[in-house]
Amino acid sequence: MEQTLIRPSGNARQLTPPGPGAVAVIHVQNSPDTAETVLRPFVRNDSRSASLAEWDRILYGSWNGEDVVLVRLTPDSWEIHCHGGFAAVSSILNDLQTAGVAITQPSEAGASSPSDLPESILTDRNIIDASISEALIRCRTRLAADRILRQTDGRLVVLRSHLRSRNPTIRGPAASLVGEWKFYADHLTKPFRIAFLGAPNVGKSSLLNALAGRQRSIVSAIPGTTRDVVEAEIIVDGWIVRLSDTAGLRSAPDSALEVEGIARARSLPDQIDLLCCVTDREDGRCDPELSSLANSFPGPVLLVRNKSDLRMHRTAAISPGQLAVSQSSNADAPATSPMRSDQIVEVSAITGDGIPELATQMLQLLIPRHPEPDTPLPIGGCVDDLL
Ligand SMILES: Nc1nc2c(ncn2[C@@H]2O[C@H](COP(=O)(O)OP(=O)(O)OP(=O)(O)O)[C@@H](O)[C@H]2O)c(=O)[nH]1
Ligand SMILES: [Mg+2]
Repeated sequence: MEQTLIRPSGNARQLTPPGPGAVAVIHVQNSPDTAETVLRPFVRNDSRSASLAEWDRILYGSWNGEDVVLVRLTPDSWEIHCHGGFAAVSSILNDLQTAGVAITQPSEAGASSPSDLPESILTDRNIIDASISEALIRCRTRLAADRILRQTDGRLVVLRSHLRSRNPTIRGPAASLVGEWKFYADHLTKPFRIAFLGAPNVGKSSLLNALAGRQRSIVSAIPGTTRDVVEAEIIVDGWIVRLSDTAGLRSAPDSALEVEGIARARSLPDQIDLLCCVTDREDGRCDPELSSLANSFPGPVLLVRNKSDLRMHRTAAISPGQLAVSQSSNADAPATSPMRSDQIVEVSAITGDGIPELATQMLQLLIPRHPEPDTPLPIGGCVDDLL
């Protein structure tokens, strides 16, 4: 019986500049009918055939024993990401050539913008490269740079093609993923913002100084010391956090300056990611104005019970949630209201007790979950045009 031999006739080229580098990328254009033959040396970690993979999937595996990542960009084009050394690249190109694929030398056409790549992929690459470069310039910690660099392995090309898909079962999950991790991705290049709000003298400035490790804000026993918003940036586990100390909230300010300071404090919740309500009361309650600011704040609220060193006996633990209204034992103290809080920490800005836990709790409320290492993150504006 006569057998039809399907002869590969595609082409391949190295997209990354020739010469040693951390990672090299080889683009392969080939009919799906012969992909099995061309990609034979690739062994998926899950042992399935590369050509049978769905379009737009990242496949992890090896090529003649070398770790590689294979991305199927379109039904008939693939990218092979391998070690950037000369040996790995030439071994893969040799295998492709042996399988009948024509190899285009980088000098024959622009190595970084091959004319045979589909237009949409070229556009995607440009947008992603620009977003990642800008994010790398703006990020300020090693953790952020590491998270951004992980995104350079082709996963954002896949994310963009999913977002462009007309099939809702492909586009939907991609759009949800972007929504889920946008806040996280944005803060790889932009500080989280946290404000300390509370009555005068509860220790807001002292807390900012304790976290910053320096006397950034003026502290005094006179209520109404802080007038303007005072900021300090700290790094918590590789994340930049900008703290704002504010004027103490009270209904009878003693000067026009304090009135302005309190107005600035009241407007701050519109600009922050986490609200820290500070109290020094034995029962952990806050005055009605602070309670209402906390209750209308859309993000997480952390109740900070300062001056723990002054509490003679440890009061019963208070759980996050709604603190019930009760009469204060102190007749001069302002009335209290139920207040929403997601977490409570006991601290002393003077002795430093609970300050590391305060920093940890802040971050925990800002980033309750971390993405899996292979999650595509919407870095910069890399998918904004597709949303
Ligand atoms: N014992 C004790 N005293 C504290 C603690 N934190 C602050 N204080 C004292 O409380 C007083 C007020 O502290 P500040 O940090 O200026 O309070 P504030 O909330 O910024 O006050 P305003 O700026 O007036 O709103 C100062 O005398 C501090 O030394 C603490 O943890 N324990
Ligand atoms: Mg102050």
